[in-house]
Amino acid sequence: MGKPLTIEARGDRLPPGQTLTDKFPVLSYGPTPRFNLAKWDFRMVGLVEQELHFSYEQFRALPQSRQVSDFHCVTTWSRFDNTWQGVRVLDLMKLVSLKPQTRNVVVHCEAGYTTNLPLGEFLDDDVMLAHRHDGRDLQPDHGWPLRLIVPKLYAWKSAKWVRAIEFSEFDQRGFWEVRGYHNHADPWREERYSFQEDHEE
Ligand SMILES: Nc1nc2c(c(=O)[nH]1)N[C@H]1C(S)=C(S)[C@@H](COP(=O)(O)O)O[C@H]1N2
Ligand SMILES: [Mo]
Repeated sequence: MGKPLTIEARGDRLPPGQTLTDKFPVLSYGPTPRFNLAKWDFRMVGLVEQELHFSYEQFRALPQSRQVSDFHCVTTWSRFDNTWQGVRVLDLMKLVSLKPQTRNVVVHCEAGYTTNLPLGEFLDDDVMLAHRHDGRDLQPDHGWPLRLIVPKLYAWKSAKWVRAIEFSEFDQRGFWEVRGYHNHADPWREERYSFQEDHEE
């Protein structure tokens, strides 16, 4: 770990209402799912010209990237300087052609967890499907073998145990987004709860 950050260094990296932690808490709804890596697959479906289907080996053969980013959970902890390794979404997207009406993305995980985001934010250059964190394979509780990382949004959008990406025209709220969490989830604007959406333009 690096030197402790000064108050000033924290100031412009810690979103409002958040507290910094050095730990890496596990935040999961329900137990860590079991799955068989030999049968594991990853799919890109919905409004694509041709749906894609990868085995674990095929997915691991894709070009690899590394990225360092901060992670903000809506329950108010933030963890700085996470090193993620995996496949950048922008690299993955070179393999599919989207139909022109595509506006939204739904991320599908083991055990039925889902989350949604606008296509534009999914295509941000820091969005990644990661299999390693801070130099080690992801622990099962943290999403092994594959999780999404969306650094600019609250961490419930960083879905663990991802199995498919669905492209759609219309927005479909995900697991937490139908249970009272904000549809968009920008930590800098404290977009925590869905009732806040009623007061937005
Ligand atoms: N599939 C799935 N992904 C998930 C969750 C979950 O319950 N299931 N929890 C989310 C929440 S609320 C947070 S804060 C982060 C936590 O990631 P971590 O457990 O690796 O710290 O995962 C997100 N991704
Ligand atoms: Mo969270």
